[in-house]
Amino acid sequence: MHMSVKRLGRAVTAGLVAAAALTAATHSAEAADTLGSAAAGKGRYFGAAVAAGHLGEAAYAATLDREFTQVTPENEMKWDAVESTRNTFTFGAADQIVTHAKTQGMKVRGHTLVWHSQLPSWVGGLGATDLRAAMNNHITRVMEHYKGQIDSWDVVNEAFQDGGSGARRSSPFQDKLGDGFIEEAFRTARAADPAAKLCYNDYNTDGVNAKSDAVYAMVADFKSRGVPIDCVGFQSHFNSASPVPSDYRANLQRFADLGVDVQITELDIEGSGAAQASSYRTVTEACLAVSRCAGITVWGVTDKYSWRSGGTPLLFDGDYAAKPAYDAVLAALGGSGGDGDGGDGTVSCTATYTRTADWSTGYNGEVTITAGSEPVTSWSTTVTLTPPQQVSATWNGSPAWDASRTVMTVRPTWNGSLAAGASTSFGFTVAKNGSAAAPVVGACTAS
Ligand code: G2I
Repeated sequence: MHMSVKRLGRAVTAGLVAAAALTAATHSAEAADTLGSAAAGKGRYFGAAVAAGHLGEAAYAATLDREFTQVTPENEMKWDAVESTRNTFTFGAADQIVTHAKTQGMKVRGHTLVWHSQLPSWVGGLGATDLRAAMNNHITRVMEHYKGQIDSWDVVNEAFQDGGSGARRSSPFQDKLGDGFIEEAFRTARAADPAAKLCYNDYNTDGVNAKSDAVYAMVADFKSRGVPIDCVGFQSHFNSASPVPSDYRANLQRFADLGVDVQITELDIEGSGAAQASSYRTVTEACLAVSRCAGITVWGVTDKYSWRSGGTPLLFDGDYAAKPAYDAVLAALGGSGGDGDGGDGTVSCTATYTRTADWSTGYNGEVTITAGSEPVTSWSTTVTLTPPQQVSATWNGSPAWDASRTVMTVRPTWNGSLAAGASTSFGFTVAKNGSAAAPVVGACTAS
């Protein structure tokens, strides 16, 4: 599923994995359908670009948490934000977003590692040898910081020129390292976090044109030579001068046919009312028509904080009211305020157990809690041991015990909120005391 967030970056040895899923539906909710739940019903995420500085605004956070199952830091992971001084890394604002996403079970897109813009001036001053070292160091240090926490990384962003040339854009990387810098960046990225999907991301590549042809040729070349690439991001910034291309779906499909996922990464469409709604519907339907389209990210939560707020390009207005475009997207995703196949009005969760490590005297277990088609406010589940086993440690969950200490009831440590379809996990260490039996994970109870 697209929704699981691995909080515990433990190595899983194939032979040690045992999984069991149990579902329990509890009471039903009035909760209306949401973008995230409707998209989850179609096996997709629905995300938004987020600015750390707005997370403290209650309506912003509430809208984000209710509707979205994925986030992209809008500026906080860019080179100027994380390494403004060479080899001094500052992750505070980006960490805030990642922590928020984790508590909500949201996926995170990393944006972005190598880009000509928002690049500190010291980078442009380096000679080729030094620049290569700095680029690889930047990729490695940033990816290692977030290892295991990022679903997809924009490894290289906007490396091609606009217009009909199909040429690479001038940048310190292009000008000093040549075309090969893109391949080098992807290889370095794979080594730094092998679990993250590695994407190339660009704009004006949304339809079939000279620029997207050039990106297509690069991806085809990478696939044929085994250069690691997993996904291509289509930013999808549209307005009347640059509307949704008629071959948008066909363009996504031809990239997917190369064997990469496609992602709609920065969607916004200037306009209002029915016309804007119709364009949003077209984009949503295109993603749903391409099986390798993993999800959609809109470039902001509310019009008032959009990078082009005058164009009111997003799904929520400045007062966080849903716009006609919101209704169109929700309907296209199969939801419609509660009667589509997105949310079914029943608050539920599942608990899935995995043994993540095993040694002679003990083992580690991990339980992943996944919300059903409605958002969850809180959850609990039980883990029952075989005596004389004893739990010696727990993490990411709050345990309570029965008198015999064989049944552990686990609840969220603090905020148990999960968006529809989103996941969280807790873990524990068991002292075997002679018994290697697997624990029995009870039903997940949600409210
Ligand atoms: O330009 C739209 C997007 C195109 N694709 C790549 C994205 O990364 C890019 O995002 C925008 C952000 O939405 C803006 O918020 O990138 C801009 C910079 O290239 C961001 O603007 C910058 C302003 O230029 C800075 O003055 C400001 O300090 O945002 C910064 C943080 O608010």
